Amino acid sequence: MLIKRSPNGIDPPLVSDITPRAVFESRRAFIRQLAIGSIAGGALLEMASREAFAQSAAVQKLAAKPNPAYVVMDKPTTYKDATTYNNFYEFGTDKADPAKYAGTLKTRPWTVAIEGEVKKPMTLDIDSLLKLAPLEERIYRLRCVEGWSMVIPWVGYSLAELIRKVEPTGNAKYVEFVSLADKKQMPGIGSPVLEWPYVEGLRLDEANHPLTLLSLGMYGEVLPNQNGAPVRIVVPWKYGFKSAKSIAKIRFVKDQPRTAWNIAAAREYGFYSNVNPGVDHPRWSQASERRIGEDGLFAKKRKTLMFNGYSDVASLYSGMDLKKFF
Ligand SMILES: Nc1nc2c(c(=O)[nH]1)N[C@H]1C(S)=C(S)[C@@H](COP(=O)(O)O)O[C@H]1N2
Ligand SMILES: [Mo]
Repeated sequence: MLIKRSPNGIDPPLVSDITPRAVFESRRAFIRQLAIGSIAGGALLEMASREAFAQSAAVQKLAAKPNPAYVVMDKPTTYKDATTYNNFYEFGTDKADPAKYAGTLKTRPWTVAIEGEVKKPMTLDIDSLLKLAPLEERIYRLRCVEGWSMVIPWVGYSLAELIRKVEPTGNAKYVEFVSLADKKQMPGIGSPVLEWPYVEGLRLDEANHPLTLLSLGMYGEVLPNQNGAPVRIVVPWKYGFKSAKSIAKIRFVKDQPRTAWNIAAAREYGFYSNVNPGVDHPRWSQASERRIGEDGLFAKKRKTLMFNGYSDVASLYSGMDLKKFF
């Protein structure tokens, strides 16, 4: 088991089977109403089923089995917050831009080319990716380098499952993720804010760590476009920008890949970018964070945890100076 206990000591949420968006929402609403004394206990199930029924059938549900080994105890961010406060520069730099403009992204048909230092290069469509391994639900914290964080119930499986299938050669030392860059579908591509396509990378052992998730959905549904549909990576112990969205290519390479943020500002964004409260960003402290949804006037900031609380990954970096390799 990787994450045994919440560093904040909060009890785990009860995840029974699939956890659709409406259940997360109503659980939250229920807790809120319970706190202000306006609801009697026992109404939760009733509310959940009513909201689930009312929810549009237009969204594609994804059945996934909760994997309790990967559930953080923090309360999930609301679906609304997670889908309206985004970084996806291909659609603009404002947090509201992706929700406004990502509707033009055509997520089917979609293929991901897996190439480079592998014995079995292949191009997979989304249906093949959905069938490649059993879908799991994992509730991960994700912390943006800008100092805010969310807690999202992702749907997907360990990237290691895919890596096993393509059989990396002995030369494969790193994995590069290349996002789609199509000016016709992505209005932000016209802006020189980053070099396009958006590229990110991991060392092969980081990519193979079971926490590294190939995500095809969240909140029991396929990924909304603004969150990186139809397929993205989620690396919960690293700053959010390592989790590349709308991936078109996965390349296995010998040398450490260049990454979009490192190209844009090498002094500020290193290749590793592990969440580390002890290494400040040159322009701000990384010691604490604001949890989206808790940002009222009196909301307290949370202390940022080393590796975002995912301490099991520490062994990947034994003997490395994480101030130097930031
Ligand atoms: N292709 C692409 N992937 C991207 C980004 C981006 O601009 N383009 N932004 C990154 C950043 S900075 C963060 S914090 C996360 C945000 O993911 P979310 O909007 O699903 O919370 O996506 C990352 N992945
Ligand atoms: Mo970010």
